[in-house]
Amino acid sequence: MTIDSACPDGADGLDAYREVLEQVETLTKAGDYDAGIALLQPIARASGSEELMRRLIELRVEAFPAMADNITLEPMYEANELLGNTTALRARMASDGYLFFRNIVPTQRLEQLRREITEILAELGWIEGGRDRMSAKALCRPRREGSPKFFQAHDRIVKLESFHSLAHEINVINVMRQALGESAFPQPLSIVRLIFPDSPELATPPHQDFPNNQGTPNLTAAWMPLADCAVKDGSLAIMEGSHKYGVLPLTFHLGAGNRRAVLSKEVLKCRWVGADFRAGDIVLFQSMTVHKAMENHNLEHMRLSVDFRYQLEGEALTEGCLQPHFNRFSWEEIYKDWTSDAFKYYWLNKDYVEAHWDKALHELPEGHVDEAYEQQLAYNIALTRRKDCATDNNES
Ligand SMILES: O=C(O)CCC(=O)C(=O)O
Ligand SMILES: [Fe+2]
Repeated sequence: MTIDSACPDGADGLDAYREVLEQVETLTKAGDYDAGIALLQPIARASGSEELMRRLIELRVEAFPAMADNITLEPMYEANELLGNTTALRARMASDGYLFFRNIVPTQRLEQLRREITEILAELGWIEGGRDRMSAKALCRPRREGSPKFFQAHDRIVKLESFHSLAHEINVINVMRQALGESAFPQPLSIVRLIFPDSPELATPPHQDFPNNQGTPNLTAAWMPLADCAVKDGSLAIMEGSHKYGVLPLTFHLGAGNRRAVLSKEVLKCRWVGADFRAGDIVLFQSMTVHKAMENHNLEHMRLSVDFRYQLEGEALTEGCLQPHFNRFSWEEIYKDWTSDAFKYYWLNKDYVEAHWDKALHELPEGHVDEAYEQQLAYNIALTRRKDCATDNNES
């Protein structure tokens, strides 16, 4: 069904749905877009009414910014003062589900990687080249993670030696060993985030990493931006203490991973915490901890960041964590231009147990294909309106 065709039955054709539309309006006025969409969606899909589908999509367009602005961030606790005291660090991780540190990663290592990534992005025309290349000013419409155009860049970045070797950076390893345990080592699966400006709909939604990675529940991620990254630039936010509520159900979302955790009333009582990250800062968090990216409200620059995951020797991992992200290349292909052997196949000398991948934990609920279609449609409309609006403003 297209939403652009003309209304078939006079007036707006919605008389039969007046009551439900009023209920939806009451919910959305109270800020509960999730409930409004959940109420309208099955009725619109079953109705065969194009006008009602159009209402549903409009509701989604409206919901994106309204839902995004819905959280209040408290400051993250800076755990640097606990370094050297593993008992205190681990107790804090056990109670909060995260540890945030200032000034851990040498900035030249971050800059080196950023230089190589922005070179690729500029060559592909994603960002401006020349002297200001490092500021990653976007030139094209957002490339959604997992889309064919996204892979034009990602397929090159995922092979960079400086990307993979950053997971082994000694200060990061030292902090991780204090937080997690002496035998902590990075899983080979390393992730780079290429986040466009002006695409709040694609911001990574609240989720837990456990359904994606599985294996040991002690799995701990380290997230770091490749330059200063304030909250308004789309930094990572954490739901403090949310790791205590088990594995949460999932629903489709357009953002990275395509999965949003459904947060129960209990989980929603946890505080969201965040920080204006500076280059060198990192946040560690457990795989059950709910986290999300803040929307990149910076209208010009991409947010570039990396995240690595660490586990203890003797603990379990799943096969997917031994592969490069998106599993499009063999390690031999990844290693082709590397200059050092130090971090090639390093995990073969580690002691770990291979765990069974539980597909059910990662599955999306029935109806997710329609959900994906509707979200994509709403996103395209929102983006096109913003672009039209920007053009109007530039012309006036
Ligand atoms: O950087 C992002 O947008 C998402 C990061 C994330 O989900 C993670 O590090 O696990
Ligand atoms: Fe995550």
